[in-house]
Amino acid sequence: MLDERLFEIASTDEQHPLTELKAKGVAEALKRQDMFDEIEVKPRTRQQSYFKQNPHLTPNPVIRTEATFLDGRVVVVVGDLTRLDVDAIVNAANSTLLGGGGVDGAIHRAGGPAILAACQEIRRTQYPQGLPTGEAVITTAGNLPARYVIHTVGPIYGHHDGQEAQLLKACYQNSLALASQHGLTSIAFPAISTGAFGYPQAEAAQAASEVIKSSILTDDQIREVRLVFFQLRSAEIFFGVSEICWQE
Ligand code: AR6
Repeated sequence: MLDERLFEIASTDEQHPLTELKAKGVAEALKRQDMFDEIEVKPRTRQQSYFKQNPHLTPNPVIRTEATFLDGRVVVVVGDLTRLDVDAIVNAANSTLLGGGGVDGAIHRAGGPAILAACQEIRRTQYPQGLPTGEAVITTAGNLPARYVIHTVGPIYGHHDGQEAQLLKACYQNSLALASQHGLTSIAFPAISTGAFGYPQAEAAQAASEVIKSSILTDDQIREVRLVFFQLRSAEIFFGVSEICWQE
C-alpha cells in the first residue's frame, strides 16, 4: 500500500533561502536513512508557504505591526528585534555585557564583533564589576540596521527581594533616558527579563507599559517606541494586561 505524506521543507532565514537543489539534498538524505522509498520534491511558491501564512509559528524575520498606542508613539510588533531599522534597539543583556543567549546572542551574532569590543571597553573603563541590574549603556550597533544598541540588565525573577518590578521599570526608564540624551527619536525594546530571567510575561507587560507611558509623556524627544515580541502569543498577553493602562 502506498503511504503518501506531504511535508514542507522551508528556510526561515531570508539570507539563506532554501533552493530546490538544497531541498532535494534533504530529501535524498531522508531516503538514505530508509525513512521513505520514494520522495518527490515539488517547489512551492513563497505565497503558498505555510510558514509565511503563519509567521508566528517560527522565529520570524517578518515584522508585523499589531497595534499602536498614544497616537502611534508606541507600536507593538511581532518579529525579530535585530531586523529593525530604528535609531536604537535595546539588548536584554546580563551584567557581564559579554554576550549570552536569547536576544543578547541574536544581537551579537547579527551585529558582529564591533558590539562586543565596545562592551569590553565599557567594562574596562566604566563598569569593571559588571553593569548593575536596571542600568543601561549605549554602543555601536555594528552591522545591524539599527544605529545603536542600548544594553540593559533586567532583574532575574525572584532574586531581588520583591524589587523586581522597580528594577524592570528602571531598565526601560534608563534606556529611554539614554536614547533621549543621545538625541535619538526611535527605540525598540524586547520583552526584557521574560526569557532566561523568568519574569512572568503578564507582570512584565504591566510594569513596562506603566513606565513607558509615563516616560514618553514627560519627554517629547522619543517619537516612536516599538515593543517587539518574538511570538504572537506574547503580544496577546501584553494586550490582555496593558490595554487599560494605555487607554487611561
Ligand atoms: N527578537 C525579539 N525578541 C526576542 C528575540 C529576538 N531576536 N530573541 C528572543 N526574544 P531573553 P532575559 C524574546 O532570554 O529574560 C541572555 O542569555 C524572548 O522570547 O533574551 O532578559 C542574556 O545574556 C523573551 O520573551 O532575555 C542574559 O543572561 C525575551 O526576548 C539573559 O539571557 C527576553 O528573553 C537575559 O534574560
